[in-house]
Amino acid sequence: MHNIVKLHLRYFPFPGRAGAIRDTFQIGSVDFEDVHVPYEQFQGLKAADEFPFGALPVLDVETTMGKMRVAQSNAILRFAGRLAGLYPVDNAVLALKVDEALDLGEEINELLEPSLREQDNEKKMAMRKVLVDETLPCWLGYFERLLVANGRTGFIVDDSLSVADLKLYWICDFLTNGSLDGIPTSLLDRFETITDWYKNIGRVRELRLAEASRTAS
Ligand SMILES: N[C@@H](CCC(=O)N[C@@H](CS)C(=O)NCC(=O)O)C(=O)O
Repeated sequence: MHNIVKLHLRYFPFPGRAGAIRDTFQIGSVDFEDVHVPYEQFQGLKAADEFPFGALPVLDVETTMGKMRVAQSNAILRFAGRLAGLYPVDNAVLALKVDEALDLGEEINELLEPSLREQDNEKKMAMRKVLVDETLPCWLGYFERLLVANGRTGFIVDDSLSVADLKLYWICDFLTNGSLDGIPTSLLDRFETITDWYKNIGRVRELRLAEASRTAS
């Protein structure tokens, strides 16, 4: 039996692929240490082969049976969701729908990756133009279809908060918070159902975090 003794989440000091994981642990009052790794330190640790797949986030899981370091943001988020009650452990069909949305989130993250890595500003802006004009509207359209098919409940799956909402919430935040040159903060405006869902999750997330912090104090 692997009883959990300690959890350490390691990621950069911004939300990125860890925002949803941090929220999930906090909302579920799951005790974890949120370790922020500055980029310069990451490079040294990566060179020393400290990360299973050479990237962050990683979760260090200490159990009564020993310690392990685990990679892949969606695997860590599902694990956090199981502990926090934000993943449908008893319903295989709902779990399938949550997984579908988590992978949709990673598809979008992967589409952004090349322009994030590009050093030449002119090339970066050309890549961002294709993202804004073609690629992101296509994938946001797929996302909107999921929300419509779920009956516009304000949640991605069924009628309550899951890790899928938190994952896509932070991706939408990244796309519209003005930090990505060449991607307008109005990107979501023409997707009415996504916009309504995003506002709802913003509210629900705040409420659930506040509730959890009241319970803890
Ligand atoms: N598929 C992986 C991707 C991880 C990934 O690419 N992480 C980025 C940060 S979001 C990273 O560590 N980048 C630094 C690097 O690869 O040098 C996951 O979902 O965790």
